Amino acid sequence: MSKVDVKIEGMYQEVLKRNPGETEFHQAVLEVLECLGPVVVKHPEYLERKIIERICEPERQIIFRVPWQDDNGIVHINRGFRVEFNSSLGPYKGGLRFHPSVYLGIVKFLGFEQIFKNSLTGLPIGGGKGGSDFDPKGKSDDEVMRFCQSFMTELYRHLGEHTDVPAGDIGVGGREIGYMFGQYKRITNRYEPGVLTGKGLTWGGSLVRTEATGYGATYFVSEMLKARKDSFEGKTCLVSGSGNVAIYTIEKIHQLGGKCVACSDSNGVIYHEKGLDLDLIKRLKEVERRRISDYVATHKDAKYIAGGNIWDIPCHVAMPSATQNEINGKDAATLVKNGCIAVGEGANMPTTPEGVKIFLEAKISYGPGKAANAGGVATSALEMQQNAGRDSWSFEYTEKKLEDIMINIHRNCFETAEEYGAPGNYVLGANICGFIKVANAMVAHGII
Ligand code: NDP
Ligand code: 2IT
Repeated sequence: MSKVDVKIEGMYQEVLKRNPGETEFHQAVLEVLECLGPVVVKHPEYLERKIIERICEPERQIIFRVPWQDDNGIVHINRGFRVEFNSSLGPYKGGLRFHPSVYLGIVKFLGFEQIFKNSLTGLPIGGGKGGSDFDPKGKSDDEVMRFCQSFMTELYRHLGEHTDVPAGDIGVGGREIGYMFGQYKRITNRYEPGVLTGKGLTWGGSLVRTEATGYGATYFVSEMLKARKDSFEGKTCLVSGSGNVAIYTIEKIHQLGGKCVACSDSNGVIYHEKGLDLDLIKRLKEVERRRISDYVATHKDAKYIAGGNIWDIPCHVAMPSATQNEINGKDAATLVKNGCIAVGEGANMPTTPEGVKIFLEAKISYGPGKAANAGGVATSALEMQQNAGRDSWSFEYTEKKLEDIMINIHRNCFETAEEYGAPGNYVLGANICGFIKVANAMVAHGII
């Protein structure tokens, strides 16, 4: 190991020691730190100023009690989190996740990723993330409302359009943002649209925000395919999950000439060889809040595989859009063996380190989440711009901006990988490119 590598390894060991038990956070930190050796050789000031050590320590972490009553009057207590990780480039920005698996280690991994993702967008947003171990599944609308109100009753004091601006993530969509916005407005007596993104279209939301993560991830893959002189035309695709990101990934794949044959949820997989019926999936998931297993009641030629593994299905393009670590080493090997040439991550950190290694060694086009799924937060920043200007842009105008942002992110990652001697390695490109901008701002701001 070189001297620099030894130093960086020491920093990683310190992160392990200071943050015991937070395995997802450790994984996210290691993936970035592994790429930084050649960067600090070029920029010794980053070492002198302890930029890496500072980036790994959140600026502020908030943990709070969220009590609420269910429809039968029973009291429940959940835990709320907001990790304000880094504000070098702008106010803390990042989603809220409501899922029973949420604990500090998940929120920190997501917040850490968000720093570099937001930097890659080229827009003025810092990194943060939050959420709760509340499980929205099976809860009534009123229960979700009461939970959101209680959650915001603590969180509001930490937010503001120039301070911290949350949005959605797993388990948090338009409905939840609405209830949280209402409670924020009520407590503060301020109509401050810029405090949350992903709002409804009639009260400060932006067109294209709903579609943005999925559309953006598909644009990113389209750019990766172009770079290998290929396109989506005629490609068989897999998209895991069946939530917000998955739905609009499938939509854009179909618009670009690909055919998505499978999607999933935490219970099983839908396989429809002639191509998924997206209108049906939208109705089941967005309108009726049902499960994808109901898909086969309408399409007798489709298969529901309870407990199935979507990555066993042969494809050209895979777009994991459910959750972290959903592709392990074995799944990655299966995908490569079955002829997969591109993987674009709609989800955050969906591939385990073993899986990433297999994709990189196989030299398929692999777009890591912090680059490929940046279209969601980028469009959130566009929503903030519209709110600040009391403006609202057309769908076409906003979508074109999103597409340009994704093309730019792809180009920056691609060129950075070449500059650092690893052509085609988007992991290295994204981590270095995202890091340098934050590091330079931190150097400029002094030791704070
Ligand atoms: P949704 O809540 O809308 O959908 C989540 C989907 O993933 C559901 O189909 C859900 O299935 C599945 N899923 C969630 N957790 C698990 C799990 N532990 N095991 C298996 N399946 C699971 O969330 P989003 O679509 O918004 O988010 C999906 C991914 O995209 C997340 O990784 C998120 O961080 C990332 N992302 C989201 C952005 C956004 O703008 N929304 C932006 C960038 C990234 P089930 O219903 O069974 O739980
Ligand atoms: O992971 C993500 O980038 C998001 N969940 C979206 C964050 C945002 O602020 O729009």
